[in-house]
Amino acid sequence: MTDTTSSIERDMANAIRALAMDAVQKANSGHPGMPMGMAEIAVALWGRHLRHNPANAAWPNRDRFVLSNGHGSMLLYALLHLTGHDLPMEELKRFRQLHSKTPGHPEYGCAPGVETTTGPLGQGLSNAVGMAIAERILAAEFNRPGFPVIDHFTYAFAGDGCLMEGISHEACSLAGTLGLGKLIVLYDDNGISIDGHVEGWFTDDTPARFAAYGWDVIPNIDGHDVEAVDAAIRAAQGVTDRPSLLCCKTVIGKGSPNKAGSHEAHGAPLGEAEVAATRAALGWHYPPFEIPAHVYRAWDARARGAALERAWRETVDGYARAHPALAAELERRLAGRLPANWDAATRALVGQTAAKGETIATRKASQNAIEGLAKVLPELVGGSADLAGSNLTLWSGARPIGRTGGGNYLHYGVREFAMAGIVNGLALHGGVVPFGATFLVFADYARNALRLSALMRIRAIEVFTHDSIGLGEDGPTHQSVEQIASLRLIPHMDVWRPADTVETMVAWIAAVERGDGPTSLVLTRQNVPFQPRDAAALAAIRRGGYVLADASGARAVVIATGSEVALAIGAKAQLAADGIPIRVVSMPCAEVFDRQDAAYREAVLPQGLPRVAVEAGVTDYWRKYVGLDGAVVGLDRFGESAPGPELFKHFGITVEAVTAAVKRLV
Ligand SMILES: Cc1ncc(C[n+]2csc(CCOP(=O)(O)OP(=O)(O)O)c2C)c(N)n1
Ligand SMILES: [Mg+2]
Repeated sequence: MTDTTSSIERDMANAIRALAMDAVQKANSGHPGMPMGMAEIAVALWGRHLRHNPANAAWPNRDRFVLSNGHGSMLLYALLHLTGHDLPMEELKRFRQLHSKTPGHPEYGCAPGVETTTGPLGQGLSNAVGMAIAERILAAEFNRPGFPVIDHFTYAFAGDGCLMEGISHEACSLAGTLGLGKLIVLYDDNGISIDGHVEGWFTDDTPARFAAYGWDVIPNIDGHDVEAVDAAIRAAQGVTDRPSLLCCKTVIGKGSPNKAGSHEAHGAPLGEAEVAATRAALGWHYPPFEIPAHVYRAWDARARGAALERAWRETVDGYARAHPALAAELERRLAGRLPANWDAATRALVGQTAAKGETIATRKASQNAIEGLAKVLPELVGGSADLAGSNLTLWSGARPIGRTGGGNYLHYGVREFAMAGIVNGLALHGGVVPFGATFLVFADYARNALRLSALMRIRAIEVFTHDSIGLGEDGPTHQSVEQIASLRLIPHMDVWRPADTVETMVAWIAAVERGDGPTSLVLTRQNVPFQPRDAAALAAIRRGGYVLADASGARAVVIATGSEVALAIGAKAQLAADGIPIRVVSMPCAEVFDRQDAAYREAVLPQGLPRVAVEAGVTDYWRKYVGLDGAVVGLDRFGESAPGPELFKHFGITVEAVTAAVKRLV
């Protein structure tokens, strides 16, 4: 293959190589090999195609760029710096240092222009799929003839690791089915991963695999020839009915005389001597962290970016004159503001739900909540991993997203991990409020994407139904025991386990209103009784934990969640008959309760009163509320296959058990 890269573009690529190897050398840790190997691919995409505005990284109609092989973070930092984003050289010198904008792997919210947090391999691909879906949804809803107000590509870089990961199958299979024509993935086909040459563990025919998903595939691109990569990108842009995979042959650590092509270039500094040898071999005679003016000029994307955004704003201005209502709605959506009537509408929904007082499963109550909220919240984009009829996630206005056009509901298929990653991508794109759904026990399949949603503090909503042994006959494979507690372990994740229709409605509203993190909604399969409550209790649900039923001279507090709140209420009646008054605290969301002020928490859980917690799951979590002297009625073993009510008896999660636990303490 003849390399037709021009001399200035060779310098542009070598600037990336130098910054990557020097920053890694200075930090004495990091991954120089991938940025050095993908440098020309980056020149082709970022130098010639990517539509972004360094002065406003959040410009809504920018192309999205996802670095799925996030260990190559220095590639992204170099690109952001060189093209003129607010990422000064000082930050590149502080690569991987505390509170720098250049952490080891790209983190959403650290440097402008980082669209998502990547590093856990393969997940970036699922985020990119979500972003491409969001673009499709918004374009279908808002574009009008002559006014393509939402019209951008989503590009992703991915390595061997991303493609080995199972989530790449889930996400890319769905992307093929949906025909996401504006998704373009550039595969860094360097034949190397950490353990060495991949022949021993990765021999897929990747082009055939993606062709089988229904992708447009361009094989055998010389990834070090800017013209060749550019031609492939152009061809991919022209394929509008399928996503495109561009398979680029590259050499990891390209430019390093002794480490290029070897896994030694993957994740360690090259070493001072090899860095010097690489400089000499590249003909790059500038000191570390010094970029010559002609290279900065060639990379500078500020003028072009400003012009792109200006042109878009002119389109939007014309759109606003021709379609004022649509334009106002688009502006609201892109700004991430809730509708003006949100507070009034949700207050009414809570009131109506309380007035109805239905005894139904909380999964059904969740469906009712979705039905009500979707009418006020057109940006709601739902979905389930092939359990729509079990998770109860469909509503009357749900419109499935297919191969063309928009919609607001995704049939994710049996792909829990990709679903959670796609939900993250939808949330990150903006303009939509996404939720996904599956059985609670399969939250583990999605777990690392849930974790990243919390790390990124984005508004991702997860509906997890069939939340305990209460689901019954499907047995222990399907009965969650440890999942609720393990979701609560994720920092910034709010876990709501509502007890009835009203708590479910409030939980949904809280999840949508939450601006700084994800929410898991944990719901029953089986019916749960409606809990009557006074106005004060109704208002206090929002605080995560509240006094649901009190008694004067209460001698103990029983804390319960979800389906077990009814057991606590039953125990209260039995104990009252025995002359032992108790208080029942419903704790639908412990994280929200923990964020309340100390006075409120003390008012709900007074010091000195013995406490019993009841939840049909592992007991350890509750020790932080009941202490070592309190009691927890729960389940520290796996369930069984039998009807749900029988299982509650079998495992001793009953009114009698709660009553006995209180009696032992008072
Ligand atoms: C889910 C996950 N597993 C493992 C790792 C650790 N890891 C980082 S890079 C890498 C190898 C990746 O190989 P490839 O994508 O080919 O990267 P290259 O060496 O070519 O840059 C591994 C195993 C990770 N970051 N994420
Ligand atoms: Mg590789």
